[in-house]
Amino acid sequence: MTTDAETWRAQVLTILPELFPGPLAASLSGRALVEGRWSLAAIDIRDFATDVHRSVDDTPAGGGPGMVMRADILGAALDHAAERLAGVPTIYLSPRGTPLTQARVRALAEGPGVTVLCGRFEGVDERVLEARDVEEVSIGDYVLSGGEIAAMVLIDAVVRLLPGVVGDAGSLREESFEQGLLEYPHYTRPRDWEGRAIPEVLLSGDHGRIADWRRAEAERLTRERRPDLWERRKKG
Ligand code: 9D3
Repeated sequence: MTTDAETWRAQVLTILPELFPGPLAASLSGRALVEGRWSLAAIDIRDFATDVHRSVDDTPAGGGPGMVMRADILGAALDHAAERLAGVPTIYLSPRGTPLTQARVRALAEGPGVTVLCGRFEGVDERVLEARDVEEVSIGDYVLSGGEIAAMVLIDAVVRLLPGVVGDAGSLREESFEQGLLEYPHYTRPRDWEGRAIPEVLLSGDHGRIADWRRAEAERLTRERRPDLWERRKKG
């Protein structure tokens, strides 16, 4: 069991708290959760509603489709979260946020934790984002039903970087996004499978040639699949 000071803390504000920890309770993140390397609290936004129906949304000012999450209820939920856990950034997951990057994930892992606000419906009242110093983050250019699965993505990406969660520190240092390249191709036994051989160089035992081949393959894949990453790498 890890001491209190080294526990990374996540709290998630959501109208679907039963979704958590969900997949984060499995595998390496789940073991680390049990070991106390990180903690997770799912806070039900409906607990801050003020009517008998516990409603959190209302019709958009100016008209239009869908519903908007109310500023007063979200403000109360965020204030409760800040009292429970002070000194951590607040991230609102939204399709119009700045794209999540490995650099932001790394910075979060180096800090004490995060408060994550999950949207549902069309979004949240803009005033709450201004009034509570909220950072708006997207996980990519596709449309989800809500922020909860995005919150799991964000937390998974952070937790695997915490000390003692992933066994081999070398595998973290060498991994693709840390180098600005996609990963080289991997092979294992059988040596021949359905008439397909493993590239000869990988069986040569020549570690210099193997490293050169892997670097060349990583560069080729990055150029072909991710010209955006390739351009940034040449500059940086
Ligand atoms: C009709 C306009 N829609 C924006 C594209 C409204 C809308 C769609 C989906 C508003 C919220 C959502 C729910 N998505 C998220 O909460 C979300 C999300 C996403 O959809 N894509 C990428 N990252 C994220 S983070 C949270």
